[in-house]
Amino acid sequence: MKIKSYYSRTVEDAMAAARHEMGPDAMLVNSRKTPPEVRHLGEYEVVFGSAAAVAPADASLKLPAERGESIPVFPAPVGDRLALEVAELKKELEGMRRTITRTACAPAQWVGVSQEISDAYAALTAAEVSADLAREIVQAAGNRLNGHRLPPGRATQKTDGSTFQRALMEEASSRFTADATLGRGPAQPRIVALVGPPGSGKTTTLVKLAVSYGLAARRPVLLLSIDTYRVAAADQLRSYAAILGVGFQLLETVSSLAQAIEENRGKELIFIDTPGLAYGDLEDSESLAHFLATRGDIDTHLVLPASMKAADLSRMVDAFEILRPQHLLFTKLDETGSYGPIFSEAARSGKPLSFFTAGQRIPEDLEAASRERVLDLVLQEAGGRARSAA
Ligand SMILES: Nc1nc2c(ncn2[C@@H]2O[C@H](COP(=O)(O)OP(=O)(O)O)[C@@H](O)[C@H]2O)c(=O)[nH]1
Ligand SMILES: [Mg+2]
Repeated sequence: MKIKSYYSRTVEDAMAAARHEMGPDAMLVNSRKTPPEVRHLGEYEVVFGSAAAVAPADASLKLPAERGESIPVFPAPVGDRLALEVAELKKELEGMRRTITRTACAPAQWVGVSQEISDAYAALTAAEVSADLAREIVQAAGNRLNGHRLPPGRATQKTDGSTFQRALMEEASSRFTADATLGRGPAQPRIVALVGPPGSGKTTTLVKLAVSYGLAARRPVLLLSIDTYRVAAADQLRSYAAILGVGFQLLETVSSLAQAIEENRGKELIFIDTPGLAYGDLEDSESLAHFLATRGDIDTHLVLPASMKAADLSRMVDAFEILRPQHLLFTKLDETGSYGPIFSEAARSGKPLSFFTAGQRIPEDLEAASRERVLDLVLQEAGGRARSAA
């Protein structure tokens, strides 16, 4: 057994150096913050042991005993040891996760495929892109490269990682659309309705849109609400309208809504807030559904929280189809770290993504959805590299 000390600025750097030199089988023996007399060597000392013989290139890296010095024994502080063990465990878990994703989830015919393909699959599924979609995308990206490769027997064309990453981005990008527009066609006024489950962020988002695309652009705006389910709901929007100095009307029925639109044809932008419809209520919303489905001039955005699980998102989008939404608008991006479900749902439903919100500030926490932004969110690792290669 060989034992060596590694000194570095951080425990992780010292461990990386040890692993690099002693190989993956090296075992962590001890760690500690260095005492002042050897602090110049590095803030941390990590002692590694390995069964394999090691030929250190640098004598300064030898264990004190190997240099003929006595070995001072400093028990590592408990906190340091714990931190180190946790770091080790995390690393092992990450390795296991990648291996499991590659071997268990990846299709059988991929055994032996290139590392970049299985890494891309692992990255997409780690972002919670659905497994089927992730497989389809990396397979298509791989096929593109194979299509470019020369026939066997001829010198193989060099396809580096960046070529694959670019193909991956193009494949992912071709599977969904982003369209941050308000209103349908050139007709005036542009009329936008926000629908969705209770609490998804419809009213807040409506105000953000009214400020950013109405007030800030000096376009005459009107806010309408047919949210008569809860008394406080209409009051919330009424207060915003008063603060912003824009018109507001609360309407009881869809026929009075149609009339209000008629009477306000001079406005440029009309926003319609609707009651939150829970999954089970949707069948009772027949009159609203009929109204929205038959008005070719109303642009309906289905507002959903980005933190929703992929399966629930699909269920919700299917259930809300009765209102014929043209766009998907995702809120609360600040409340999740996995954006794959947004991407998968946009791809599955074929509905363009319109806007994102990522916080409660009005109107700051609103952004227009774009392909680049979605790819960034979903392929942070793979996508970032592809873009810098492009
Ligand atoms: N963290 C976060 N909270 C949000 C976001 N959008 C809306 N909310 C909050 O979600 C809650 C419900 O929003 P509201 O607009 O009333 O939802 P509605 O019932 O669909 O009209 C409120 O507390 C909002 O401030 C967002 O992007 N991020
Ligand atoms: Mg509301």
